[in-house]
Amino acid sequence: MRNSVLAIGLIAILLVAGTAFAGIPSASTSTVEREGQGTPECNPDVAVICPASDMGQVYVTVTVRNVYGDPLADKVVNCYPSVVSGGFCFCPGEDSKQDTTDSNGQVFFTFSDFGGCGDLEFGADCEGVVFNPSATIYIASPDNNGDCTVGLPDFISFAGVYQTADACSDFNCDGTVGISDFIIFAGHYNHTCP
Ligand SMILES: [Ca+2]
Ligand SMILES: [Ca+2]
Repeated sequence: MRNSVLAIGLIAILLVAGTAFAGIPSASTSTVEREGQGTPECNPDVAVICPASDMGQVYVTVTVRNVYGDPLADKVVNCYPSVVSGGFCFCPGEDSKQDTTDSNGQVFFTFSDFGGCGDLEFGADCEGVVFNPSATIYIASPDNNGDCTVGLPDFISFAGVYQTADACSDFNCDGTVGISDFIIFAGHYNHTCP
């Protein structure tokens, strides 16, 4: 008799706990994915970015799930880039964004106003739970030195890598810094944050 009361109590606790956990985001089942967009010649592992937001973009998808793998709607998510290698400058509002998950537990972020070259990853958190960051993505940019302006120092850098395989200045992802890249560079000269 006593054992069965204990068993019923234990089951009740588990049920309550299960209900409670059902609404909590889980780092082990939630995901952060990124892809480069806006430059058709480049694969999704590369994004080509101008601080003025008029080149490509990084599109980040965060999917929030509970420990059972169920998607969680109406959850507020923070998403932010973090530098893995290279030097970057983020325009106001581009260093962290916040939005709410849809009915599929998903929320989408676009990062397009920044400068610099190198590897970024994207992190996210929700209700204090920090998710595993995205895979890294390589950023190419006419803002070579990452000060949020395409200026003379960037032109000097560009000239220094002309006709090499420098990835930072290969804006059309054909493997070489050439005349096409220079025309693109010139079109973004003096661009800065919006
Ligand atoms: Ca610059
Ligand atoms: Ca090129």
